[in-house]
Amino acid sequence: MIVDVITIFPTMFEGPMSASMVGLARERGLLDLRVHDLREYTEDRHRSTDDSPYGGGPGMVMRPEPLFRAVRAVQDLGPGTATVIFLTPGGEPFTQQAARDLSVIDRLILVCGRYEGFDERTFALADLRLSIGDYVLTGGELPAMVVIDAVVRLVPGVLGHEESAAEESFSEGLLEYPQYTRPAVFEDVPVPDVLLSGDHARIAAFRRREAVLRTARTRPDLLNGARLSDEERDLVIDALEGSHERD
Ligand code: JA5
Repeated sequence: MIVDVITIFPTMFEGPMSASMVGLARERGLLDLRVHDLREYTEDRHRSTDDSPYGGGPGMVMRPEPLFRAVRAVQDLGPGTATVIFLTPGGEPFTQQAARDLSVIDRLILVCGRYEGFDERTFALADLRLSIGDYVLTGGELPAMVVIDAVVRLVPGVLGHEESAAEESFSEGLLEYPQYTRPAVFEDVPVPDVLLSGDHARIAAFRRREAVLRTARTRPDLLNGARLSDEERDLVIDALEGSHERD
């Protein structure tokens, strides 16, 4: 997969995109990450990428001209045609399904905003606008790195991809089950007996039940999209019963 990033802060990508699984994917040639400085596509003496908003108001807006030049120039680098994605709080939610969809695309261009955001006309360049969540950030760089991280780990051949994918489909739409490693007792807290039993069916049942219960308690909104058995639905009802008295 080839990912081109357009940003006024290219150095922000150096550390996070060189470490761990993303760094390894790059070393192994499974990810070709190309980061482009938007300022290189300005033509004025001050290399300005922002200007004041028509109609007044606070802050500055990304100028359209450098963005149009940059996206077109980067698109022309090839190979082929990239899917152009703008990171913006007004975009559609970036979900695990969106990450899966993007992981099968050969080439992406991620465009990062700064200031108060993009000139509306710039979105004509976009195939897709994504938001990683409902909070205010200073720019689209961290969201772009979140998208890269989530997508690259799904690219076939990237470490652990095959086994993790099977495990994830089983717990689809639920929070993670609790995990433990050695020692068997830590600060008087034991690892649940079942996990030491070697009984893989009982272990799978324990983990599934714990995942359902903690999802019901912490993220009941997720249960609408999760595939639960009738028995698990009853468990959820019991778990949420009187939860208001307990909290
Ligand atoms: C802020 C000028 O999805 C969360 C996001 C926050 C944020 C994004 S995406 N882009 C920008 C931005 O600020 O361009």
